[in-house]
Amino acid sequence: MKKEASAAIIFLFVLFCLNIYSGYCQAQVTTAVPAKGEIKTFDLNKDGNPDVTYHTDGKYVTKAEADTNYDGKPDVVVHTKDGKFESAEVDTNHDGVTEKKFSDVKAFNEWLNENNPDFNDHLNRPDWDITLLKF
Ligand SMILES: [Ca+2]
Ligand SMILES: [Ca+2]
Repeated sequence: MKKEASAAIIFLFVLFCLNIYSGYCQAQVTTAVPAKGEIKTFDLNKDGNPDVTYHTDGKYVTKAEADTNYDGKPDVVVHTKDGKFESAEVDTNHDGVTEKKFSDVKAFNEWLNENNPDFNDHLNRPDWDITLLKF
């Protein structure tokens, strides 16, 4: 076999392997992305009960709910659109009624830092792309 032919075969083999490898990587990413409408949860205090619930549209989080006093009922709700903060509602005294509403992300993040720093990593986010969230 000529040297050029061997080189061409090796080149094609490498392309073939790269194709399989990239297909494998894509499959890995696809499985990590929730389907449209799927809900993902996170157990922050590791007691077996979810404390943050993310509602998704398959690409972005559309709504996030957090139970900051761990009583099983959400008391912070963040609404997002296309990966951006839209508004947040907070039940500050955990009576089931919203006391505070935020339409400004900066004001919400300041409140969060002051009152619920444990939830900062989960609710104070530069974007709400689900591929970037750790569940
Ligand atoms: Ca929990
Ligand atoms: Ca609660």
